[in-house]
Amino acid sequence: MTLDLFPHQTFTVPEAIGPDAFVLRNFATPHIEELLSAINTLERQAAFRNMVTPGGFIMSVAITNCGRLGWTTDRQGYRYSPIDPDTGQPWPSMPAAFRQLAKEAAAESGFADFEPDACLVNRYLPGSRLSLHQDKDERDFNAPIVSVSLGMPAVFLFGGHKRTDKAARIPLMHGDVVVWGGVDRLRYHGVLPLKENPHPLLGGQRINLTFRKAG
Ligand SMILES: O=C(O)CCC(=O)C(=O)O
Ligand SMILES: [Mn+2]
Repeated sequence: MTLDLFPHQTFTVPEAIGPDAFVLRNFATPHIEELLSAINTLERQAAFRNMVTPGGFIMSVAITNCGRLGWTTDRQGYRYSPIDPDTGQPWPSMPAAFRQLAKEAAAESGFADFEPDACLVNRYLPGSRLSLHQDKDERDFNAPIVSVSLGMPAVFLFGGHKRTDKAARIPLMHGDVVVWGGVDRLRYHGVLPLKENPHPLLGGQRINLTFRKAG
């Protein structure tokens, strides 16, 4: 029998996946209701949409943004823009609960004073995937990336500085937060095709929030 010494503990110590990269298990769990209600409001103002890559492929992950800047892609390339191309309006502002969570997760991982100005919101359905890439459209690589997982579980790939470097497979569950910065800031990463595994709160989807300092 395993003795459960801390049955009510939801947060464990940061799990290092690199010198400056950590998984904070369940770090977002105390804030789930606030996060989900903010996502509901956000998607009414700036709907999830499947954008086109510069190479002409439609992304299987649907995205929207909040904050001063939002990440977009079209045939012309990847970029950050203050305007939602679908509405012609500025992206919705970043909810206080989002900013606070991102700052706390960054601080917990050794990045004090993280000031995100962009939050890319990804929605995965079964089969959606994100191929290995670097987050390098931001102006400031001194700031970390903070990534919050909600809903269905996913396998996060955390590779090296070359696309061909072997990638670790890291299971991410509802409430987990990953932070990477410093020497790990430009590591390749991605998400394996999502398996159908409905979540009690979110059903057949996974939502990921990635916070960046873009401008
Ligand atoms: O969904 C994830 O866990 C990662 C998302 C990501 O890498 C990105 O939005 O650039
Ligand atoms: Mn990324």
